Amino acid sequence: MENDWKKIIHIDMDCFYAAVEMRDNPALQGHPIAVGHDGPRGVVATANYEARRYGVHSAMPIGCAQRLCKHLIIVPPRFDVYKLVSNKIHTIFHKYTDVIEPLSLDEAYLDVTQNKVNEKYAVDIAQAIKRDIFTQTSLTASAGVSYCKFLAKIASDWRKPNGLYIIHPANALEFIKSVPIEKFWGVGPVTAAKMHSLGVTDGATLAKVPLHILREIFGKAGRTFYDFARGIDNRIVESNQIRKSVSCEETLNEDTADKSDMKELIEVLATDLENRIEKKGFSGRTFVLKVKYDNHKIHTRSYTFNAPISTHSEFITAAVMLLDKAVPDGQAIRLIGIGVTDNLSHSRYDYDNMRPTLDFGEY
Ligand code: DCP
Ligand code: MG
Repeated sequence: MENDWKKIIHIDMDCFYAAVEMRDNPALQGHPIAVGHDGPRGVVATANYEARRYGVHSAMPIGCAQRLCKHLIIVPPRFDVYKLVSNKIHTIFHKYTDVIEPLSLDEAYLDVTQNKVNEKYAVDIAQAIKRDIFTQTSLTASAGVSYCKFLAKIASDWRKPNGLYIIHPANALEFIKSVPIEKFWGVGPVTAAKMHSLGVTDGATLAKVPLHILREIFGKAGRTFYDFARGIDNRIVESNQIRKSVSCEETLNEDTADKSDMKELIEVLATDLENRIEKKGFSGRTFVLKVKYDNHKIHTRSYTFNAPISTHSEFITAAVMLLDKAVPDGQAIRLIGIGVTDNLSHSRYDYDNMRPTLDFGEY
């Protein structure tokens, strides 16, 4: 019998910016380093493993990192170089599949259920990608393989650095029991604290909480957590090459956290989008807003109207509504994109379609 388990790989480069800096300046190797802008307002973008041993981590103020680690070397970021490496790894991904969802410069989901090299085992593809990345960039990546996104992502983290870990559908439920709640997708410090107050510390304790309680406390996400505890995550790998869409984007002259600057750019983009849609005779109901933070992480938010949208004012209405959701106050961004798509059925969660089967695929 054919099974319908998807084969998903999550790839994540190891201490990405720091690894690139150590590669390009071997004198840094073996010393604790943090990548970030030095100065009173500087924060650590990432640290190498030597520095992490002192407790230095991403998003920590530089001053604080220096107090923890006296000999810490601060290296200014070189985003253009990181971008080049990112392009290289994406070219490698495309050798194997076009269904790629980037999460940031160094991280992506790949759906290899169908793949361009006719390889049966996702684990072999993951191994090949790791090998290609190392050969072409002299950098290591960690890979996770599973049948859904949240497990693939946990798996890539499980054996970091230079790791490869597979969570087979047959073992998933057993595995999930042992996963600390902090490692679940969508669980940040605030959610983790609420989970702890419910007595939830891992997958096993999460599975004991009834759905209505999770719903009451976490809203919509409650259902997601309920399903995760049961190994259910039906989110598709959303490749950024949505075919049926029209969009435009623009990098800001300077990174900005000022919402009025963002709205100004959106005004310009909306005019551009209106023209493009008219030229192509395109019809779609879903408006998409994409922003790239100053740390290069990409966030998208979408809103689906009841009827196709095509005018400047409709785009502005939707964009203004989504902007606060996509950009927390104070967050600086470097790029904005807007678009319209007709991917109506791309709801992120399609629970009813998830039919657990007893027939386990080969990984
Ligand atoms: N980054 C950043 N600010 C953050 C988090 C990350 O600027 N708060 C940047 C620097 C990282 C890169 O994004 O090198 C990738 O982020 P990861 O979370 O994947 O962290 P690393 O790749 O550095 O380390 P790991 O080996 O844990 O993946
Ligand atoms: Mg990484």
